[in-house]
Amino acid sequence: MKVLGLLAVVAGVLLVAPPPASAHGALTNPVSRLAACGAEGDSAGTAACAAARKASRNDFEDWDNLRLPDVDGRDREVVPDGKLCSAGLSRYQGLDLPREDWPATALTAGADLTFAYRGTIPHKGTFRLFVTRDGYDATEPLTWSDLETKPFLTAKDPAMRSGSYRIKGELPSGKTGRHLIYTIWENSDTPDTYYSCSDVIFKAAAAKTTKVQPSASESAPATEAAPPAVETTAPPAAADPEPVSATSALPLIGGGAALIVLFGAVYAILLHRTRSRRHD
Ligand SMILES: [Cu+2]
Repeated sequence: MKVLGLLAVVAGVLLVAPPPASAHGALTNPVSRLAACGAEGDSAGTAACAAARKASRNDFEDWDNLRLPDVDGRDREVVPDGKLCSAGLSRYQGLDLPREDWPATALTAGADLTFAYRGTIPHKGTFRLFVTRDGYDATEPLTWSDLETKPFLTAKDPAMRSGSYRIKGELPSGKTGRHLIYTIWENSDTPDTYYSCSDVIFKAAAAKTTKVQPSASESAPATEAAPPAVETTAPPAAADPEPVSATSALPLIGGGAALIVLFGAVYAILLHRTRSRRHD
């Protein structure tokens, strides 16, 4: 009976809980123009973001929704030169503005980095990350020929942790100054392909002794490290079933947790179905 009561409460909470505000995704480390300028971005107040919103006639609430259907890998045919950052979508056209003051992430050329691509509802798919060629000029419209032909990083179905896909990779070496990382995420379980432009500033790798430096520019690992830290500080809380195995109330709590997980999974699946339908 207690279990049934608990079940009803859990079901009630899940039915009332609002769906996630975002359903798709964008590169957040290094931050993309749309994620930086979007409703949840850190740089929404900058001149570049203000100009981008104005030119797009869009407040970028839909910062995670820059996608095209049915591209099927024909990115270079479908997305026009000069419109790579908007993928040719007029409601994002401000992202194509050639400017030198886009919010940029400082990176060390050739260093290891855990890329983060935020997405609240998981999709299957392959990420391809390209970097601009040497001599890239941010004041000129971005064209396909500005990008190196081959991606410097490819990842199929990377794991999602803490709301983001984490992709471990190595940054291109030999790059200095302002560049752009162009990310293409081709879904395999929806017809969509997502596009992100991330502005970066490469510092040349100095002597080996500065190996510590890269971790400073890697903001993702810091957030990555956060969840385990919370777990280690959590045990004192009575609600955490795992570490305290002596309590008699434990089976009930454990059962409750299992139910929440189960309902969460069902809820996520149902929600995703609704979202998927909206993709068309
Ligand atoms: Cu989606």
